[in-house]
Amino acid sequence: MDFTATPAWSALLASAATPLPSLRELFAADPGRAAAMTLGAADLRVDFSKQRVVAETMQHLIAVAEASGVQSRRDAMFAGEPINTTEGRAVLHTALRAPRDAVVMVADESGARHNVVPEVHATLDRMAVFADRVRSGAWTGHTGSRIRTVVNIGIGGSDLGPAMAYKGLFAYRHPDIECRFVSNIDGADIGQNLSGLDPASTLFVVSSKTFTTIETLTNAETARAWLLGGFGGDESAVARHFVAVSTNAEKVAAFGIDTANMFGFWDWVGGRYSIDSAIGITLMISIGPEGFREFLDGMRAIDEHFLHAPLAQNVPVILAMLGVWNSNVMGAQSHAVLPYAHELSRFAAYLQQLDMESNGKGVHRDGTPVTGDTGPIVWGEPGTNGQHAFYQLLHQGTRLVPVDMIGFAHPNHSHRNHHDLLTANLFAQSEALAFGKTAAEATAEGMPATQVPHRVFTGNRPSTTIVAARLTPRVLGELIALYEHKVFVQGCIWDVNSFDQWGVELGKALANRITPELSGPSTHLTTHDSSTIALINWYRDQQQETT
Ligand code: G6Q
Repeated sequence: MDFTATPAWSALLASAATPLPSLRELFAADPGRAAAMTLGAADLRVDFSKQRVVAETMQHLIAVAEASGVQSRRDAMFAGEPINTTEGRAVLHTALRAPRDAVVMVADESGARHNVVPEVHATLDRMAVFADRVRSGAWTGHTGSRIRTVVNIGIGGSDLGPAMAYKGLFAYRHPDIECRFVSNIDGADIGQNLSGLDPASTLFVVSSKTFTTIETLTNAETARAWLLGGFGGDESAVARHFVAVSTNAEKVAAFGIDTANMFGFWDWVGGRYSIDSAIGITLMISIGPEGFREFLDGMRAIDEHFLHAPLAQNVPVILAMLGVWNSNVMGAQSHAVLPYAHELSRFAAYLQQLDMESNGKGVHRDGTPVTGDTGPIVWGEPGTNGQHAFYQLLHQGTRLVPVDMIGFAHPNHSHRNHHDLLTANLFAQSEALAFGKTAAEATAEGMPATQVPHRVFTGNRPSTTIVAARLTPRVLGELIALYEHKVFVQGCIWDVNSFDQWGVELGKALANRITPELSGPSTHLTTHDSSTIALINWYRDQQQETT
């Protein structure tokens, strides 16, 4: 269904036809604006008063959400219905953080329904035993050394979540175990990450839902060769140094990893939604099973909020609808996420996949083309680094870039003076984006007339500020689930399948075709265009020149 054809959308546009006062004017007219537009969800405080909306806008946006069936689609997701229609799968990352006594029924291939929660917890229990053994030193390498480094090999959804969360929760890590992440097919990645490691104390976690991904399998082969090199080719070393995370036991065994050392998950967990599955084993080794449970509990707290809060107070719904407003009415093309927490330096990269792979779609669920914009370009860097780079465009550029700013009252370090400065920057930036600086203010500051146009900041640039007491495993879980559900709601509005990724599959197939042409016998490359043929020939010539 095209949401732009609904009466609710027409009513929203009709109300938007009268330009809103500026944020300066709105705040001046209503001292209660911040209080009215700040909501809580679990441990998160979300202030969207600096968005360019008024109460009436929000009412219309919520009406659009209702008309788009957000509640029924949410309930269908939580109930395990096969809402990923192009792959015929349920979408149940929410079952991964369900409590032990919850019941979530899913149909198997034969159509028989069964409760998946016991298997979720059985896997979590196995993960916890293993993580504790690695953490305590009870799990040793081939020669009896304890594990000092865990190298997670995976890509996309099997990398970004654990890599982001490991950094995010660095303060909670095991002090004697370093985790590294290898994803890229570029040999520089594994080369750098193996550098300085001792095979005797290194554990590889090969993470791949399908266990067919060429990047991961190639990196895993290289890692195995490196390991065997350290043990004189003794194959029996592999069992103590390789574990796998996958849904595909057959492929894991074929690769040479004992399935006793495998942690499974299920096809109803999408790659980009899998950090809370066994894909999180590296994170669990780092922060411990209890920390991981807190992380899952944080996600669960937002699930509960999303399920039960009325739409008008439902934070994922509000964030989603503000995104729809900014994209589909105000014309924003991108969305920046700016964490004022250095530990969240990979958070924007994580959200890029979550959002852009989910809602970067051009057809509705029924296959008809969409008429307006769907998912935005998501990007961002931690503050204050971004301030010294791209904030210029945010303040004075010609494009509208809505931003989410994220901050915490207490740091996970002891440098309090740093933290006050960091937080002052966060608040000052959201204030400056909203209120800017007028020509009169610049003149009053003594600016010469020729300088004034350059010193004016138009302001009226939308931001949402998300804060919490401290970045803990629980709070990180809450942030992730918040964005997961935001993306879900937007997928409902745009009526796209947020859970397939045929664009990713395309990339996997395309490279396979060209790989043999780069080094095989000289072939007639007539199946390519002239540019691609010239590039392939250039590469082949370069290899010959250097051999
Ligand atoms: C995520 C996508 C994709 C996937 C990677 C890795 O939602 O499906 O990013 O995670 O392509 O796939 P494997 O885990 O199967 O190796």
